[in-house]
Amino acid sequence: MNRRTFLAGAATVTAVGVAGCSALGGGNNEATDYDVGMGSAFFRPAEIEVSVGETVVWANTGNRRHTVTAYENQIPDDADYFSSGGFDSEADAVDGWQDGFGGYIESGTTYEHTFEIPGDYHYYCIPHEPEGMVGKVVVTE
Ligand SMILES: [Cu+2]
Repeated sequence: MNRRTFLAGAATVTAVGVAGCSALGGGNNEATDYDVGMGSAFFRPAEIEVSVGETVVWANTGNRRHTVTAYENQIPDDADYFSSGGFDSEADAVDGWQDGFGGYIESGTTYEHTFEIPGDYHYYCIPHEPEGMVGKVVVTE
């Protein structure tokens, strides 16, 4: 199927959905179970498809500071806004970033979001959007 299934099957730790905190441990500082990696200026895979109710885990697999920031006008109308740092709007996320790198995902750590509404979700990394660091989550029924 998709990457999620592959990773879940290949990993020796617990299920993807609960990997965010418990399975990764506090001291290791190395994300081992995730759906989308973040490199120098890319999300990999750039597009991922999940089912309603599933959680996507992003991991900063590189050395730079990255964000996961939804395009507020490019997610389903009924969907909650999402961004690393937990900002309630894209404007707040951008302000937060500009005011001391708020919302960044440290190297080796993860951010996750559960998608409850089907549709297409476009998102980007605030500092690296000019380098083309954008991604998409497709949520199906
Ligand atoms: Cu980035």
